[in-house]
Amino acid sequence: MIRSTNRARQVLSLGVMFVIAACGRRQPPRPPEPVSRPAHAIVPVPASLQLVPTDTFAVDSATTVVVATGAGAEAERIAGYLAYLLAGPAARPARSLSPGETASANTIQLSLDPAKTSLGQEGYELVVARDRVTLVAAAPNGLFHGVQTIRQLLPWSIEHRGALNRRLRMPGVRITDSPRFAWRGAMLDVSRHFIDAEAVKRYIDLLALYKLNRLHLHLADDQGWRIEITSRPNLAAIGGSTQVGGGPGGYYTKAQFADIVAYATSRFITIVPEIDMPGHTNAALASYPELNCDGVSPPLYTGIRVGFSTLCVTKEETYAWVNDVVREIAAMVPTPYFHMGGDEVEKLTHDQYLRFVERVQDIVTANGKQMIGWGETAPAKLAANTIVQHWKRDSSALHVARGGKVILSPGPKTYLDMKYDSTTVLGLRWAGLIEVRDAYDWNPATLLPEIPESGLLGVEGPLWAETLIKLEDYEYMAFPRLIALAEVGWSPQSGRSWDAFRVRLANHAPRLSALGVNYYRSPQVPWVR
Ligand code: TNX
Repeated sequence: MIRSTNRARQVLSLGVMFVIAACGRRQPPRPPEPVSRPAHAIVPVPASLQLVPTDTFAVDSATTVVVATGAGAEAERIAGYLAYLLAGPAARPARSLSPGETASANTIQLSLDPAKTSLGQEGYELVVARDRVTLVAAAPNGLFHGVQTIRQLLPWSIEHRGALNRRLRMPGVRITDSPRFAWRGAMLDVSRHFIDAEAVKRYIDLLALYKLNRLHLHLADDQGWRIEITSRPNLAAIGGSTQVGGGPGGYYTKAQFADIVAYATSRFITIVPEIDMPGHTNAALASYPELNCDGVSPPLYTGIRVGFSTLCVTKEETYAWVNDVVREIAAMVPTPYFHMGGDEVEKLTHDQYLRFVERVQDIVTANGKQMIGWGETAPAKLAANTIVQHWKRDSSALHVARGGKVILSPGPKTYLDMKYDSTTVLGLRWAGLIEVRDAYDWNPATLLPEIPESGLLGVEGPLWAETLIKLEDYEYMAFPRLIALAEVGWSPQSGRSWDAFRVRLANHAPRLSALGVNYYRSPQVPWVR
């Protein structure tokens, strides 16, 4: 025993001597480790932020969230949400100040000041001082975003709401923040594979953490129809009965969809429903024979080809059907948009296609909604308030020239279904491999030379689901690229850089883990544990 220890010592000292001999002198200093503790790790980075490191605010069991007098029910609800974030169900309830009362020490005060018009709908001012925190916005949306900033200033243990003995401290800051773009979206393809309402709500909560404000739901495609339409019950019953690979599919009942919409609304996220047409419609064609020119339904489709299906655009029944679908969906969302898809149509002449888009636009308008279409729709005669969503080389610029607005979803930057690198198992690669830096390091204002920033409504990251089955798959592809896109959409271009972003993002690792998010640990990011 002793001998073997001595032997080990000998080997060790021989080794040390060898290393010293080999180097001849002390090792040169190692290159500095990437800085992994930035002064703050707020994502998206605020437009203006000043740290006052000595002014730490500590949340303890006496800290109270208070709402300024007259701020209204929405502000009170947001205050309740913040109190819950701080302490879970056992939280000290948020409290409204009575007229004339001012907030005492150890409070986090939320107030609305509509006169602060420079903050816009979504901006906020946050001051964290040693004895109190004050959050002011011109509208409830801004208060909600400010609460997400408070959440990110607190340590990740805040995400374990039930945990005991958390030390919740916030560094002193003064922040004035508002978004660069009004449209900061994410899209879920629930057609190729179906995910239930609970999964969608979980995604909504993650969007909210990063101040995203649109959830575009791609509700129908060749492989599945995912929303109940009372006047056309076969759409869900037949069209919703399968998915890619032949699984059971599924659809949202009206009650479930209403639940998703209400949940999104409570997180200040606008639901954008899409029914893709005239192509990507095999599920509808399989459900109603009269939508086919030959009056015969094709079988349900569970592969992943695109471009082969189309509604019969020369039959009046088709437009009656479009009207039923648009009318019912319009009634299900309080928000102003209806997305008609319009991509990848190979079975119509160009003229037939454009006339169809124009008729659908009339139907959408008659049902009180604003139409959105993928880039292919731009050459049609679109109203200036119709929105075009760019995804690949297209004529979106035509729409800007006529005074319209464009959402940018460029495939090589924002397609969350593309593989990260050649070893990524999930996903596709037609738009290229998209590492986190590719998703982050671009400027919407210079992406398309013909479209200046004034023609842009914002950005959106689509998550197509041909290869995604479990919720973990969705999260792996979306995170952290969607976080990168959130900063592209929110923060001023001059205020952001890849080097600073990757370090802030690195500090979200324990937070994402605490939330149970199955994110991709990109080698480009110096993740903290
Ligand atoms: C293109 S983007 C599509 C989708 C596919 C996606 C896969 C767009 C408007 N159409 O139908 O799911 O590529 O990446």
